[in-house]
Amino acid sequence: MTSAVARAHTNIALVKYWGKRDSELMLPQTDSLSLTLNEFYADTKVEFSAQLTADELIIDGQSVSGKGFKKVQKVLSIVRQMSQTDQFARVESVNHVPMAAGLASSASAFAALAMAASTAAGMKLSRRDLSRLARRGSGSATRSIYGGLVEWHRGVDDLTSYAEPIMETVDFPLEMMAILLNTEQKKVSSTLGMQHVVETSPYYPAWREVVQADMQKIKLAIEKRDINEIGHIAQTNALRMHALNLAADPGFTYFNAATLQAMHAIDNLRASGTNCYYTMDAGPNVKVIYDRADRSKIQAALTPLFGADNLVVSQPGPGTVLLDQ
Ligand code: 2P0
Repeated sequence: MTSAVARAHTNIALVKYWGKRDSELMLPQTDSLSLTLNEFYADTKVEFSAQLTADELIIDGQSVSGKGFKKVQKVLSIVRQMSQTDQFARVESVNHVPMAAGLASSASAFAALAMAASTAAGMKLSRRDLSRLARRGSGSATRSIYGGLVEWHRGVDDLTSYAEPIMETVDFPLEMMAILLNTEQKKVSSTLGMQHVVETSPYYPAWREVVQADMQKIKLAIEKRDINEIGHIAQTNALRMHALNLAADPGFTYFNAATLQAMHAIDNLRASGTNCYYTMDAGPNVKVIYDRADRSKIQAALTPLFGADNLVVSQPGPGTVLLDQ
Protein backbone atom coordinates (compact mmCIF):
# COMPACT_ATOMS: atom_id res chain seq x y z
CA MET A 1 0.00 0.00 0.00
CA THR A 2 1.42 3.38 -0.94
CA SER A 3 0.14 6.80 0.01
CA ALA A 4 1.07 10.48 -0.08
CA VAL A 5 -0.36 13.77 1.21
CA ALA A 6 -0.01 17.08 -0.61
CA ARG A 7 -1.05 20.66 0.19
CA ALA A 8 -2.04 23.05 -2.60
CA HIS A 9 -3.24 26.65 -2.40
CA THR A 10 -5.93 28.15 -4.56
CA ASN A 11 -5.25 30.99 -6.99
CA ILE A 12 -7.14 33.97 -8.35
CA ALA A 13 -6.57 34.94 -11.98
CA LEU A 14 -5.59 38.54 -12.74
CA VAL A 15 -5.77 37.76 -16.46
CA LYS A 16 -8.55 35.17 -16.76
CA TYR A 17 -8.82 31.78 -18.40
CA TRP A 18 -12.33 31.57 -19.89
CA GLY A 19 -12.61 28.98 -22.65
CA LYS A 20 -11.15 25.70 -23.84
CA ARG A 21 -10.19 24.62 -27.29
CA ASP A 22 -9.87 20.94 -26.27
CA SER A 23 -11.94 19.74 -23.32
CA GLU A 24 -10.39 16.25 -23.11
CA LEU A 25 -6.82 17.56 -22.93
CA MET A 26 -8.05 20.75 -21.20
CA LEU A 27 -6.17 23.05 -23.54
CA PRO A 28 -7.25 26.66 -23.03
CA GLN A 29 -8.06 29.22 -25.69
CA THR A 30 -5.65 31.75 -24.18
CA ASP A 31 -2.79 32.25 -21.75
CA SER A 32 -3.68 33.40 -18.20
CA LEU A 33 -1.94 34.76 -15.11
CA SER A 34 -2.79 34.37 -11.42
CA LEU A 35 -1.84 35.02 -7.81
CA THR A 36 -1.63 31.98 -5.52
CA LEU A 37 -3.21 32.72 -2.12
CA ASN A 38 -1.81 31.73 1.25
CA GLU A 39 -5.06 31.58 3.24
CA PHE A 40 -7.04 29.15 1.04
CA TYR A 41 -5.74 25.62 0.54
CA ALA A 42 -6.57 21.90 0.37
CA ASP A 43 -4.79 18.92 1.92
CA THR A 44 -5.26 15.74 -0.08
CA LYS A 45 -4.25 12.19 0.73
CA VAL A 46 -4.13 9.53 -1.97
CA GLU A 47 -3.70 5.87 -1.20
CA PHE A 48 -3.43 3.18 -3.87
CA SER A 49 -4.38 -0.26 -2.64
CA ALA A 50 -4.88 -3.73 -4.07
CA GLN A 51 -7.68 -4.16 -1.51
CA LEU A 52 -9.90 -1.51 -3.12
CA THR A 53 -12.48 -2.56 -5.71
CA ALA A 54 -13.21 0.99 -6.95
CA ASP A 55 -11.88 4.54 -6.57
CA GLU A 56 -13.24 6.45 -3.56
CA LEU A 57 -13.46 10.19 -2.97
CA ILE A 58 -14.08 11.81 0.41
CA ILE A 59 -14.18 15.60 0.69
CA ASP A 60 -14.39 17.19 4.13
CA GLY A 61 -15.53 13.87 5.57
CA GLN A 62 -18.32 13.30 3.01
CA SER A 63 -18.27 10.63 0.31
CA VAL A 64 -18.58 12.30 -3.12
CA SER A 65 -19.92 10.95 -6.43
CA GLY A 66 -21.10 12.65 -9.63
CA LYS A 67 -19.23 15.18 -11.76
CA GLY A 68 -16.48 16.00 -9.24
CA PHE A 69 -15.75 12.31 -8.78
CA LYS A 70 -15.53 11.77 -12.56
CA LYS A 71 -12.88 14.49 -12.87
CA VAL A 72 -10.88 12.91 -10.02
CA GLN A 73 -11.16 9.50 -11.69
CA LYS A 74 -9.90 11.00 -14.93
CA VAL A 75 -6.72 12.22 -13.20
CA LEU A 76 -6.31 8.89 -11.34
CA SER A 77 -6.62 7.00 -14.65
CA ILE A 78 -3.87 9.13 -16.20
CA VAL A 79 -1.66 8.45 -13.17
CA ARG A 80 -2.37 4.70 -13.41
CA GLN A 81 -1.43 4.77 -17.09
CA MET A 82 1.78 6.72 -16.44
CA SER A 83 2.89 4.51 -13.56
CA GLN A 84 1.66 1.20 -15.01
CA THR A 85 -0.46 0.32 -12.01
CA ASP A 86 -4.00 -1.02 -12.02
CA GLN A 87 -4.80 -0.43 -8.35
CA PHE A 88 -7.72 1.73 -7.31
CA ALA A 89 -7.25 4.70 -5.01
CA ARG A 90 -8.86 6.30 -1.98
CA VAL A 91 -8.71 10.09 -2.15
CA GLU A 92 -9.38 12.09 1.01
CA SER A 93 -9.37 15.85 0.78
CA VAL A 94 -9.85 18.55 3.41
CA ASN A 95 -10.45 22.15 2.39
CA HIS A 96 -8.94 24.82 4.61
CA VAL A 97 -10.68 28.11 4.13
CA PRO A 98 -11.41 30.75 6.77
CA MET A 99 -15.11 29.90 6.44
CA ALA A 100 -17.40 28.48 3.77
CA ALA A 101 -15.94 31.02 1.39
CA GLY A 102 -17.39 29.70 -1.84
CA LEU A 103 -14.15 30.65 -3.54
CA ALA A 104 -12.71 28.59 -6.39
CA SER A 105 -11.65 25.33 -4.81
CA SER A 106 -11.02 23.18 -7.89
CA ALA A 107 -7.63 24.84 -8.42
CA SER A 108 -6.25 23.74 -5.05
CA ALA A 109 -8.10 20.41 -5.17
CA PHE A 110 -6.62 19.22 -8.47
CA ALA A 111 -3.13 20.61 -7.84
CA ALA A 112 -3.01 18.68 -4.55
CA LEU A 113 -4.44 15.59 -6.24
CA ALA A 114 -1.82 15.69 -9.01
CA MET A 115 1.05 15.76 -6.53
CA ALA A 116 -0.40 13.28 -4.02
CA ALA A 117 -1.57 10.75 -6.63
CA SER A 118 1.60 10.78 -8.73
CA THR A 119 3.78 10.47 -5.60
CA ALA A 120 1.62 7.69 -4.13
CA ALA A 121 1.97 5.83 -7.45
CA GLY A 122 5.75 5.94 -7.08
CA MET A 123 6.54 8.72 -9.56
CA LYS A 124 8.54 11.87 -8.98
CA LEU A 125 7.25 14.28 -11.59
CA SER A 126 8.85 17.63 -12.36
CA ARG A 127 6.77 20.66 -11.44
CA ARG A 128 6.10 21.24 -15.13
CA ASP A 129 4.69 17.73 -15.48
CA LEU A 130 2.66 18.14 -12.27
CA SER A 131 1.22 21.30 -13.75
CA ARG A 132 0.26 19.42 -16.92
CA LEU A 133 -1.32 16.62 -14.86
CA ALA A 134 -3.28 19.06 -12.67
CA ARG A 135 -4.56 20.70 -15.86
CA ARG A 136 -6.34 17.48 -16.84
CA GLY A 137 -8.55 17.80 -13.73
CA SER A 138 -9.28 21.53 -13.85
CA GLY A 139 -7.77 24.33 -15.90
CA SER A 140 -7.11 26.73 -13.05
CA ALA A 141 -5.26 23.95 -11.14
CA THR A 142 -2.48 24.14 -13.74
CA ARG A 143 -1.34 27.40 -12.07
CA SER A 144 -1.66 26.27 -8.42
CA ILE A 145 1.44 24.06 -8.62
CA TYR A 146 3.44 27.29 -8.23
CA GLY A 147 3.36 30.02 -5.63
CA GLY A 148 3.07 33.77 -6.12
CA LEU A 149 2.50 35.19 -9.60
CA VAL A 150 2.10 32.43 -12.17
CA GLU A 151 1.62 32.28 -15.92
CA TRP A 152 -0.17 29.43 -17.71
CA HIS A 153 1.06 29.11 -21.30
CA ARG A 154 -1.86 27.95 -23.41
CA GLY A 155 0.55 25.93 -25.57
CA VAL A 156 -0.38 24.02 -28.69
CA ASP A 157 -0.75 20.51 -27.25
CA ASP A 158 -0.56 18.45 -24.04
CA LEU A 159 3.22 18.85 -23.77
CA THR A 160 3.32 22.60 -24.20
CA SER A 161 0.33 23.70 -22.07
CA TYR A 162 1.73 24.23 -18.55
CA ALA A 163 2.30 26.92 -15.93
CA GLU A 164 5.48 28.71 -14.95
CA PRO A 165 6.19 31.06 -12.07
CA ILE A 166 6.80 34.71 -12.84
CA MET A 167 7.60 35.65 -9.24
CA GLU A 168 7.20 32.76 -6.76
CA THR A 169 7.95 34.88 -3.71
CA VAL A 170 6.16 38.16 -4.23
CA ASP A 171 8.64 40.78 -3.01
CA PHE A 172 6.29 43.78 -3.08
CA PRO A 173 3.21 44.55 -0.94
CA LEU A 174 0.51 43.10 -3.22
CA GLU A 175 -2.46 41.88 -1.16
CA MET A 176 -5.93 40.52 -1.88
CA MET A 177 -9.12 40.79 0.17
CA ALA A 178 -12.08 38.53 -0.55
CA ILE A 179 -15.52 40.05 0.04
CA LEU A 180 -17.78 37.09 0.80
CA LEU A 181 -21.22 37.90 -0.54
CA ASN A 182 -22.73 34.52 -1.21
CA THR A 183 -21.43 31.05 -0.41
CA GLU A 184 -24.08 29.02 -2.22
CA GLN A 185 -23.09 26.64 -5.02
CA LYS A 186 -22.89 28.48 -8.32
CA LYS A 187 -25.75 27.99 -10.79
CA VAL A 188 -23.62 27.78 -13.95
CA SER A 189 -20.41 25.78 -13.53
CA SER A 190 -17.20 27.31 -14.94
CA THR A 191 -16.92 24.43 -17.38
CA LEU A 192 -20.40 25.01 -18.84
CA GLY A 193 -20.22 28.80 -18.63
CA MET A 194 -17.02 29.06 -20.61
CA GLN A 195 -18.13 26.48 -23.19
CA HIS A 196 -21.38 28.40 -23.79
CA VAL A 197 -19.40 31.62 -24.23
CA VAL A 198 -16.94 30.13 -26.73
CA GLU A 199 -19.90 28.80 -28.73
CA THR A 200 -22.23 31.81 -28.65
CA SER A 201 -20.52 35.04 -27.56
CA PRO A 202 -19.75 37.28 -30.56
CA TYR A 203 -17.09 39.03 -28.49
CA TYR A 204 -14.93 35.90 -28.22
CA PRO A 205 -12.46 36.82 -31.01
CA ALA A 206 -11.91 40.20 -29.32
CA TRP A 207 -11.36 38.45 -25.96
CA ARG A 208 -8.45 36.45 -27.39
CA GLU A 209 -6.80 39.70 -28.44
CA VAL A 210 -7.55 41.36 -25.09
CA VAL A 211 -5.82 38.53 -23.22
CA GLN A 212 -2.78 38.59 -25.46
CA ALA A 213 -2.32 42.31 -24.87
CA ASP A 214 -3.09 42.08 -21.12
CA MET A 215 -0.48 39.33 -20.65
CA GLN A 216 2.20 41.62 -22.06
CA LYS A 217 1.04 44.61 -20.03
CA ILE A 218 0.68 42.81 -16.72
CA LYS A 219 4.12 41.20 -16.98
CA LEU A 220 5.64 44.66 -17.45
CA ALA A 221 3.61 45.97 -14.49
CA ILE A 222 4.83 43.07 -12.34
CA GLU A 223 8.42 43.79 -13.36
CA LYS A 224 7.89 47.40 -12.24
CA ARG A 225 6.08 46.18 -9.10
CA ASP A 226 3.35 48.66 -9.98
CA ILE A 227 0.31 47.58 -7.95
CA ASN A 228 -1.97 50.23 -9.46
CA GLU A 229 -1.16 49.12 -12.96
CA ILE A 230 -1.58 45.43 -12.01
CA GLY A 231 -4.95 46.23 -10.40
CA HIS A 232 -6.12 48.32 -13.33
CA ILE A 233 -5.28 45.58 -15.84
CA ALA A 234 -6.93 42.90 -13.64
CA GLN A 235 -10.14 44.91 -13.15
CA THR A 236 -10.49 45.70 -16.86
CA ASN A 237 -9.74 42.08 -17.79
CA ALA A 238 -12.36 40.77 -15.31
CA LEU A 239 -15.03 43.13 -16.65
CA ARG A 240 -14.29 42.03 -20.20
CA MET A 241 -14.52 38.35 -19.19
CA HIS A 242 -17.91 38.98 -17.60
CA ALA A 243 -19.00 40.93 -20.69
CA LEU A 244 -18.55 37.69 -22.67
CA ASN A 245 -21.17 36.07 -20.45
CA LEU A 246 -23.66 38.93 -20.81
CA ALA A 247 -23.22 38.83 -24.60
CA ALA A 248 -23.73 35.05 -24.93
CA ASP A 249 -27.00 33.56 -26.22
CA PRO A 250 -28.77 33.18 -23.87
CA GLY A 251 -26.84 35.73 -21.85
CA PHE A 252 -26.06 35.11 -18.18
CA THR A 253 -24.10 36.59 -15.32
CA TYR A 254 -22.45 35.47 -12.08
CA PHE A 255 -23.03 38.90 -10.52
CA ASN A 256 -25.79 39.59 -8.02
CA ALA A 257 -26.93 42.86 -6.46
CA ALA A 258 -24.24 42.69 -3.76
CA THR A 259 -21.55 42.13 -6.41
CA LEU A 260 -22.50 45.44 -8.07
CA GLN A 261 -22.63 47.16 -4.67
CA ALA A 262 -19.08 45.98 -3.92
CA MET A 263 -17.84 47.03 -7.37
CA HIS A 264 -19.27 50.53 -6.85
CA ALA A 265 -17.81 50.76 -3.34
CA ILE A 266 -14.32 49.96 -4.64
CA ASP A 267 -14.63 52.38 -7.58
CA ASN A 268 -15.77 55.10 -5.15
CA LEU A 269 -12.92 54.36 -2.75
CA ARG A 270 -10.44 54.68 -5.60
CA ALA A 271 -12.06 57.90 -6.82
CA SER A 272 -11.59 59.32 -3.34
CA GLY A 273 -7.86 58.55 -3.33
CA THR A 274 -7.40 54.98 -1.98
CA ASN A 275 -6.02 52.84 -4.77
CA CYS A 276 -7.85 49.51 -4.99
CA TYR A 277 -9.31 47.38 -7.77
CA TYR A 278 -11.66 44.41 -8.06
CA THR A 279 -11.83 41.07 -9.83
CA MET A 280 -14.63 38.48 -9.97
CA ASP A 281 -14.68 34.83 -11.07
CA ALA A 282 -17.43 32.28 -11.72
CA GLY A 283 -19.50 33.48 -8.74
CA PRO A 284 -20.76 36.64 -7.05
CA ASN A 285 -17.87 37.14 -4.60
CA VAL A 286 -15.53 40.08 -5.19
CA LYS A 287 -11.76 40.11 -4.61
CA VAL A 288 -9.99 43.41 -3.95
CA ILE A 289 -6.43 44.04 -5.18
CA TYR A 290 -4.41 46.68 -3.33
CA ASP A 291 -1.18 47.70 -1.59
CA ARG A 292 -0.91 46.23 1.93
CA ALA A 293 -0.32 49.73 3.30
CA ASP A 294 -3.93 50.63 2.36
CA ARG A 295 -5.54 47.59 4.03
CA SER A 296 -7.02 49.37 7.06
CA LYS A 297 -8.53 52.17 4.97
CA ILE A 298 -10.18 49.60 2.70
CA GLN A 299 -11.44 47.57 5.66
CA ALA A 300 -12.85 50.73 7.28
CA ALA A 301 -14.79 51.57 4.11
CA LEU A 302 -16.09 48.05 3.40
CA THR A 303 -16.92 46.85 6.93
CA PRO A 304 -20.12 48.95 7.32
CA LEU A 305 -21.38 47.58 3.98
CA PHE A 306 -20.47 43.90 4.20
CA GLY A 307 -19.50 43.15 7.83
CA ALA A 308 -16.00 42.50 9.18
CA ASP A 309 -16.55 38.72 9.15
CA ASN A 310 -17.10 38.78 5.39
CA LEU A 311 -13.78 40.45 4.58
CA VAL A 312 -10.97 37.89 4.36
CA VAL A 313 -7.44 39.19 3.80
CA SER A 314 -5.02 36.91 2.00
CA GLN A 315 -1.31 37.15 1.28
CA PRO A 316 0.45 35.70 -1.74
CA GLY A 317 0.98 32.01 -1.02
CA PRO A 318 3.33 29.12 -1.84
CA GLY A 319 3.19 26.39 -4.47
CA THR A 320 2.06 22.79 -3.97
CA VAL A 321 4.12 20.78 -1.46
CA LEU A 322 4.29 17.23 -0.24
CA LEU A 323 3.33 16.95 3.45
CA ASP A 324 3.79 13.25 3.97
CA GLN A 325 4.68 10.10 2.13
C1 2P0 B 1 -9.56 31.52 -13.95
N1 2P0 B 1 -11.86 30.64 -13.68
O1 2P0 B 1 -8.70 31.87 -14.77
C2 2P0 B 1 -11.01 31.53 -14.42
C3 2P0 B 1 -11.64 32.87 -14.30
C4 2P0 B 1 -13.02 31.28 -13.18
C5 2P0 B 1 -13.05 32.61 -13.84
O2 2P0 B 1 -10.57 28.91 -14.08
O3 2P0 B 1 -13.55 23.66 -16.57
O4 2P0 B 1 -12.64 25.38 -12.42
O5 2P0 B 1 -12.30 22.86 -14.56
O6 2P0 B 1 -11.10 24.06 -16.37
O7 2P0 B 1 -10.59 25.93 -13.82
C6 2P0 B 1 -12.55 28.40 -13.05
O8 2P0 B 1 -12.66 27.36 -13.94
O9 2P0 B 1 -12.75 25.24 -14.92
C7 2P0 B 1 -11.59 29.33 -13.63
P1 2P0 B 1 -12.40 23.89 -15.64
P2 2P0 B 1 -12.06 25.91 -13.69
O10 2P0 B 1 -9.28 31.24 -12.77
